[in-house]
Amino acid sequence: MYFKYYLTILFYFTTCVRCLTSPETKTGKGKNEEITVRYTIRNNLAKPNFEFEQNVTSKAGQPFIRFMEQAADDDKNFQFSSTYFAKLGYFIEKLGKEINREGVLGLSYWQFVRAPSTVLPVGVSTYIPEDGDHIIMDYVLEGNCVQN
Ligand code: B12
Repeated sequence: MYFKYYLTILFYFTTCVRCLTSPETKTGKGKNEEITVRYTIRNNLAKPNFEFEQNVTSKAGQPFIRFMEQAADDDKNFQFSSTYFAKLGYFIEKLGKEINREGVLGLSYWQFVRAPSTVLPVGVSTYIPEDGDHIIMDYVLEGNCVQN
């Protein structure tokens, strides 16, 4: 009788401890495991047009901005500048080569997209990429921000 109670308590205890200590993330990759994300920066809007791509491998569970930092360390074409906004995190201002906006009508910005065409509803400090994601920073004309 007592042994049965003992077994039941032991079962719930081990299940609970495993649940609290498990390093698994939502994607099924442990926090210490690495994931690979394909990262493209694309400017088809202003001169000079450019497109650069690389695979970035880093720890699972980190926001995309950490992958952007690593991409910039690996290749200067991926250098960027940003502005920090309270609660929202970093807004990406410039990416890659200096852009000449002459001839571009309207306001433009770097749109944060998951390929092929999902405009992400959060910024680079919030989005946690999954293994195999293809992320595109696309230089576009303003007007496509996901509204609240
Ligand atoms: C206007 C606007 C934009 C404009 C901002 C420029 C402009 N000319 O005003 C543009 C179109 C460029 C834009 C872009 C993006 N935006 Co926007 N934007 C808004 C909007 C509709 C109003 C912001 C505003 O004017 N506030 C009033 C002013 C007085 O306050 P402010 O603090 O100065 O506002 C500034 C910041 O909000 C900043 N900003 C705007 N968007 C974003 C997004 C992020 C992640 C950050 C850090 C800052 C930021 O620009 C504003 C003007 O300077 C809000 C919705 C809302 N209800 O707030 C969404 C909102 C803030 N944006 C959002 C998002 C997701 C984005 C993008 C990431 C979309 C994308 N996938 O590309 C991009 C940013 C990409 C990047 N380069 O980092 C989300 C943020 C959600 C979250 N929790 O992270 C919001 C809340 C919309 C939503 N989904 O509900 N955006």
